[in-house]
Amino acid sequence: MNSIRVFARNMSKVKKWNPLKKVGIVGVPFEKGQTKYGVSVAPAALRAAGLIEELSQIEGLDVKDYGDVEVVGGDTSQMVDNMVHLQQVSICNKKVSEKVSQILKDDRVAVTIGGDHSIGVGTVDGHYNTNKDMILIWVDAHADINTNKTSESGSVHGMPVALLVKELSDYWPYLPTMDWQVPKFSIKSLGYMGLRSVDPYERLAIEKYEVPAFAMEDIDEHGIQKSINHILNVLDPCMDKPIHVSFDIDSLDAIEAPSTGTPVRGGLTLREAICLMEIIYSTGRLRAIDLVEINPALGNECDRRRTIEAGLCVLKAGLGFSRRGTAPRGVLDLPVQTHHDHDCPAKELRQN
Ligand SMILES: [Mn+2]
Repeated sequence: MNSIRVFARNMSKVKKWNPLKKVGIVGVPFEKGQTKYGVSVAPAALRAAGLIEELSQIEGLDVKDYGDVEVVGGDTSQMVDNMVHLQQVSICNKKVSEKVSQILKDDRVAVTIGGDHSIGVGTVDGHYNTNKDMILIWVDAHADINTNKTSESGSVHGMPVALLVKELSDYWPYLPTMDWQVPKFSIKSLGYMGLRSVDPYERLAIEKYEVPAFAMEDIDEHGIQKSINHILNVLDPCMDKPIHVSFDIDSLDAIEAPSTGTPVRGGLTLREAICLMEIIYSTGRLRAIDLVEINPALGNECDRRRTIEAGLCVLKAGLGFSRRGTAPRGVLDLPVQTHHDHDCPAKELRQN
């Protein structure tokens, strides 16, 4: 009896987290965080490619589609120096934040389909408002931690991390329309995977705040498994914090995902990305995934299909799809033959 109690107590310590088998999908057809047409089409293109059906086929996964966040126009005049379409970015992100919070409160993993990466402001804000102890894995070729002072383009999709973290709040001017978003998330809860195009001031920020960042050369040196496990261990040594993965499709090599606005060669293989997501899934603590920067308008039909397929593979790996396959639940044997020979045309054929 005593040993059973000890066993049960140990089990309750170990099994604090289980993968959540319910997921909520929301699309964000937004592209004003960058300049190329087409990234706003991604939610529709992924749905048309079978997003909901494919995820629903994962054993035991309950999938609910929350539809798309409505994207409206805003004042396009530039209110803040070197921040293009700030007001539209802000209006959209406020809705994204509320939607992600709602999905998490419904006790589902929040899966947000962008849209460009500026929507990461809303997804992380919404997650943080629900889970104050969350950690963030930013999977990307770029660090997206520019301010309007350091950005070359003025595109907000290169700034979401800098907008989110409280440690950088003094490096921003007053941002009209962004009052709803107070930077509260700590840069100490951030890690990077897949970097290979990092601006000088972005690198400075990473070094100043000692952000665990696995650029491609680090992944080459340590391998994908050790790299992600190291980041998880640094950010959350007690293994008890909810995880948010913001996955930019350009983290993948341009060969794997050509239809994206700022492709960079020499990136993750799809196998590495799948492995990365499987490891995070296996923690049981993954609570939010963003999939951003798929642009179906770029490249040819083959490029488009390849990129969308890669995105679906990444999502499936993060939501429990097993490459080993999954045996039917509660079934112990293969289906046996029932002995109604006349029902079996194959047998009749064999006899003839
Ligand atoms: Mn990005």
